[in-house]
Amino acid sequence: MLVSRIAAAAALISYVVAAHAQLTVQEPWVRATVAGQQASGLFAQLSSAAGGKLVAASSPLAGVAEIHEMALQGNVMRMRAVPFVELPAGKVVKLEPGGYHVMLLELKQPLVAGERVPVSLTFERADGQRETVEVQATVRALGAAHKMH
Ligand SMILES: [Cu+2]
Repeated sequence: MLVSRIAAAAALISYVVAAHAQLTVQEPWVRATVAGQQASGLFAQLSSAAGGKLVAASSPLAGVAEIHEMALQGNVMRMRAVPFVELPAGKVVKLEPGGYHVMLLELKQPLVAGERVPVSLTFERADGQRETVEVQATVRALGAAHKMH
């Protein structure tokens, strides 16, 4: 009886570990900048099989990276820094223009369409453990998002 319980517990643990490995970041991209522009947004589709939160981001090309939310305040769309983006288990959460995004600030060089920007995204799991995923975000031209709509 005890042995089967331990086996069941072990099976559960290995299942949870495997589920954590199913943290995915799909289609990461950043918006190209023009000369003198020091900030840009990173967008992607995030999902976590076990659920969790996006809690931090960084890039060697940006002095600072913040998690932002774009929301209507009165009649004006404004963005503000938020501490995290919630990832409900198994659901795809989009970082997209007009919504959540990672703001890259104090850019050290222009972001040119077609190039790639390395970005680290840190996730916190339900048990408090953190996991960092490295992505190469494609730089897309300024108008690219509008063309898709
Ligand atoms: Cu922003």
